[in-house]
Amino acid sequence: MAATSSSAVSALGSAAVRWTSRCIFALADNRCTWTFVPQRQLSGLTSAGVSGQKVVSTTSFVKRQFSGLRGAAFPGQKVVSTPLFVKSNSRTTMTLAAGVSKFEAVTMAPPDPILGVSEAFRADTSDAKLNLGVGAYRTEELQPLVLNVVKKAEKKMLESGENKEYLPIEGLAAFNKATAELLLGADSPAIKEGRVATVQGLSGTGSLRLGAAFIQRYFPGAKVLISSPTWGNHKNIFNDAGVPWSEYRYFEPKTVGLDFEGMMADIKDAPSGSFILLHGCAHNPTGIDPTPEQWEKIADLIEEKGHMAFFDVAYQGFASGSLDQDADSVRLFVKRGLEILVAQSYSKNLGLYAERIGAINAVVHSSDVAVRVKSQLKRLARPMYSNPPVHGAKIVANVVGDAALFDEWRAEMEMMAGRIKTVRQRLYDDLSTKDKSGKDWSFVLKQIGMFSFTGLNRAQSDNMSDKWHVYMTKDGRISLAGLSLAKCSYLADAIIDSYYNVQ
Ligand code: KET
Repeated sequence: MAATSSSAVSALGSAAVRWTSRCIFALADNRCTWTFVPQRQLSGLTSAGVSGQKVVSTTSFVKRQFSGLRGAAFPGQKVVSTPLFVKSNSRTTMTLAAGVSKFEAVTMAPPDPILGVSEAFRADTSDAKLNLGVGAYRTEELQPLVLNVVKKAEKKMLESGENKEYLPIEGLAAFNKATAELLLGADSPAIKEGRVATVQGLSGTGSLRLGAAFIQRYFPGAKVLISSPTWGNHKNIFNDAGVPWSEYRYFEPKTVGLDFEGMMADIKDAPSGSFILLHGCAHNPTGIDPTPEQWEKIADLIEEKGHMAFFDVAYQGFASGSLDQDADSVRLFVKRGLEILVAQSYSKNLGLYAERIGAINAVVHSSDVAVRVKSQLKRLARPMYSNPPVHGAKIVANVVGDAALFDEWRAEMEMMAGRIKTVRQRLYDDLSTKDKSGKDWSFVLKQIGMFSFTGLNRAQSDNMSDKWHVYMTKDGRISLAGLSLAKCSYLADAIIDSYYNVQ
């Protein structure tokens, strides 16, 4: 039983609950949970309730009301546990149960919008099932791929008998050098002048999180502007780091293109000194990037407003197939002498998803500042996870540091990017041939990177999984990296059915 009204509470008898409209009461199994949600104007106040004539705190008010419910919740039963009392944000939850866990008040978290899709996929027993949720590369046989260069680098590492000592807090020096060079170019003046602070991170996510912690500590109150829409985890990262954020317009559904005017207007309106989170290339989920001319204008505006760009580079090499070209946006800012933050990931371009290898870079005005920034990034990392894992770092350092392996990597990356382009084309062809209505599906071809942003709404996405066993994120994104040529026709049928037959 769960209710938000006074009836559920009064059904329990005489328990005097003053603000029943703001109380959520639930009684199930051996558990009685009572959540108090203060009115907006009351939240944050210590004196939140009036019991009798006395002003009491929220805590004691809730406790007092709750003890009135005890007897009614478990009539005739001896209640053995002491009430659990949990405060979270403005909510106060009390749980009372007969002989159960002290964690009883912990509620069920919702599934992750991206990784939760893989869980649902695994639970589906249909032979037709297709996982287009997570952005992870699969072969034409829909199997995960370990790149040849990775196998070669690992063989080298095994042969040289490397040890498992702790890395320094900032990570493997050879990796940090390689990753900064890959991002900014080996001949980058910023690197030569020692103006780049690089710290190895726990892949893109961990690097973004470290960057967010740095903003929280050194730019308290500064806001981060995030594109709308964006990768599903960005908001969580800044929320958990306690960094305020808001959104800037990015996607224009009518044109299935970039809302450049909206984007510029929102960046302009942000308080000076904001951080503008930009996808370095292959924007996730839309697959739409600004043109080189638009990037220039974005840099102009960020400079003019005294903002700072925070790049998320998770797909270097995956947008165009060229590592250099995909770093153009970042390099443009550096060439102009702008200070930036950049999080990098090797999950996609080297297929090192589970190795958790990436980096946070700060490109700053002087080597002196770079040294200090790096020292503080290390200081933030130490209590979080102490120091990063070594295996992926050594793979990257070996691949980037060896001319032959580096060339082979580029070829393998082109192969992956090429396969995605081929399925993109086939999906477009199938959609255009099967759909007789004349709808223009060419947006599928215009989008770049791993994904296609289909425009399917939540109900239509549900139809894709429920009826067709095609798993995708509920924002309408499909990962073409998880699609084979053989499955394109089936996918086109599923999309057309969902698009026209579900509202
Ligand atoms: N940034 C972006 C834009 C991104 O899409 C991802 C991963 C990451 C960072 C972080 O990846 P990491 O493995 O931490 O380096 N995106 C895919 C996987 C995920 O959601 O974790 C995805 O969108 O499917």
